[in-house]
Amino acid sequence: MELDEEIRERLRRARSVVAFTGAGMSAESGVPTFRDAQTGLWQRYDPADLATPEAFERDPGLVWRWYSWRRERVAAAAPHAGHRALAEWEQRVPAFVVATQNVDGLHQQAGSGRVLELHGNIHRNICSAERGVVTEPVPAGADDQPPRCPQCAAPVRPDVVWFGEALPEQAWQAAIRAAGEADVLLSIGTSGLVQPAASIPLMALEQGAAVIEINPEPTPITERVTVSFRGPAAELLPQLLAAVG
Ligand code: BV8
Repeated sequence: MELDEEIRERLRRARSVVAFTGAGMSAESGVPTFRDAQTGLWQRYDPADLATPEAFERDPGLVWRWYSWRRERVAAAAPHAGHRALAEWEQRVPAFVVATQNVDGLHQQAGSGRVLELHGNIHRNICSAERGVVTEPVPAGADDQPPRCPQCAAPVRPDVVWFGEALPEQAWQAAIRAAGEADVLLSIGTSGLVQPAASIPLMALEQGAAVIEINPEPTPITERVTVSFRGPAAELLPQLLAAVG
């Protein structure tokens, strides 16, 4: 990987690093991105239509089955060398945090300790009325309808942030603080289209951090970041970490 000497030095001296990740970070683990055409049964649905409270209200069974299908894909996925490189980087700097839009938990599986889940986690269920975490193992409902909350009998839903819903306040505020204090922010595998998460790299850029993008495609921030590497995360992140030494 060709790394400009000045950028290499900034990476070496960095004491506070943020890794901001999107669906492209999980692509090489076999989890389809949102931009990928949904495969099979889900070809005729747009994720932005299914990942909404209205869709769950209208047809809880359809949304529940979509998440069951995604949970199966995630269960079959394993972290890749890029996830492990971020977990290793965390051991080498005083302040390292992953702020992820992904709900698959692969960063934690790879050993990352500080992970801010801006859009929740597909492995957790909550009550759709009280929003409390439902820890009881939820049996698949009859004919694949969502199970009922053991406390109040409202339908159970995945603990993810749907379109039109607020991000978890604590994770969101922590991500804003981390972007504001970062020496370096890595923007990895995100199309930068979903707000407010997509503003995190720009917050870092505005306060003078070096922002490094890793994506096979250009994105809306490519022209503004310090350097943008065209390539896949599993290949480039280990190279970047090695280049930093
Ligand atoms: C909110 C969890 C208000 C669920 C997700 C009009 C204009 C601007 C904004 C809006 C608007 N209308 C509505 C909005 C707001 C809306 C929004 O941003 N809409 C967009 C579509 C325009 N945002 C919201 O609704 C948010 N909430 O605003 O609430 C509010 C405030 C206060 C109080 C009440 C309400 C909530 C948004 C969160 C939605 N939930 N996920 C689930 O997973 O089921 S979003 C979901 O999609 C992901 O989490 C992620 O954030 C997003 C997908 O984006 P990416 O991760 O970037 O993935 P994508 O597929 O797009 O791109 C993949 C990239 O990887 C590509 O660039 C590709 O090139 C690259 N890649 C591919 N392979 C690799 C790779 N990179 C590296 N290596 C590879 N191998």
